[in-house]
Amino acid sequence: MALHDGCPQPRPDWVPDDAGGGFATWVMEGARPSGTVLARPAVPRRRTLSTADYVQGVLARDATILARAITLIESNAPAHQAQAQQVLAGLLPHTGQAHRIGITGIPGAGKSTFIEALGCHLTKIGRRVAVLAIDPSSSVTGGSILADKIRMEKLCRERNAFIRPSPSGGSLGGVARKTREAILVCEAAGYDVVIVETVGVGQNEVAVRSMVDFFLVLMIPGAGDEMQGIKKGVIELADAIVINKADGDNRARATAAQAEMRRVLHYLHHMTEGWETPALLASALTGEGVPEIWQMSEEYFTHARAVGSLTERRRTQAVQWMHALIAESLRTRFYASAEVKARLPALEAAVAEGRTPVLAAALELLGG
Ligand SMILES: Nc1nc2c(ncn2[C@@H]2O[C@H](COP(=O)(O)OP(=O)(O)OP(=O)(O)O)[C@@H](O)[C@H]2O)c(=O)[nH]1
Ligand SMILES: [Mg+2]
Repeated sequence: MALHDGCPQPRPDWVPDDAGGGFATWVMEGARPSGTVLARPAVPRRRTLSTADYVQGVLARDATILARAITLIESNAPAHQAQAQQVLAGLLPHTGQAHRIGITGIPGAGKSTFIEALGCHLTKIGRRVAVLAIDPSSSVTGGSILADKIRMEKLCRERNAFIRPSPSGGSLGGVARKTREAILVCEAAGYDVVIVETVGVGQNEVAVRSMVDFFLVLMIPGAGDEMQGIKKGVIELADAIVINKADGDNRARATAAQAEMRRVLHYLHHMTEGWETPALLASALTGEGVPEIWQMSEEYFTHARAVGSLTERRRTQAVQWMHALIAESLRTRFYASAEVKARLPALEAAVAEGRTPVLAAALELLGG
């Protein structure tokens, strides 16, 4: 007999229909306090926002609603995802006007410090800046979000700045989708510069490159090897190289690294047609070089707009993104199918033992 039988209370709707005797929970009416109790103000429940509330709130530049819209986008609950797509559809006509800037560099290159310096410069000259982070490993490293918040303390206090740490956990694909959508929401909220920070490991750089207009690789003067773990491929993704920490005793080494980088860049393929990837010096700590770097990025945008590569890149990015989503969704559906789940172990064994050709096994699962 199910434990709910005979229970005077209605079954709560979250009790599974097939809950048997093992489901030993039901809801009882709470006891009413008797006598005088100290009236504690009820904590107001967060009002559920309608799609229109989200759209209007974001367009009205309400930072709280903007943050909640991004939380909605980050949710993996199907109902939230459906609403998030409706919100995005409502916001889409108001997107696209920001400079989308990606910043990468090895751990400790000074990305957060640099973004703080750049962000403060931007708010000073009257721009509104949003900073998003991509760090699929953040659930593992834990402390990195806090550390970033602290390092951008000054920027956090700026009224015209919005900082959002990476959605925690999840695959790079999932984090990348959420960040792309967050870029759009920030644009609709009137941020005219959106900066995406990512640590330069693995495929993160490629993911960020595919969602920004302008990609900046931050380097530090290393001892001897100026490429310091940054692969040629990453430099070829860049629209600008910045040698950071060009201060104090480091200044001379930074200048040497800059000269070396300019030589290297000369021989590499440039990311943007007609734009020679520059190598500049900066000190994120003192702010030296930061206004010049912003100036250079403005020149980049002027160039990219004039030759049409800005629009072209965004169109390509949107189409590629759609194909990536289709591929991801097909893959998820395939592995979630009951038939595939049932047949996969036997076919894996057959392939491992060389009894069935790999292609034949794959086609059998695919129903081809
Ligand atoms: N001297 C000097 N130190 C700097 C400069 N920029 C950053 N730093 C220092 O370098 C260290 C790392 O800086 P972060 O800004 O946290 O570097 P990051 O690239 O964001 O690091 P991760 O997020 O861990 O990948 C900190 O101690 C900074 O103070 C600079 O221009 N000059
Ligand atoms: Mg950082």
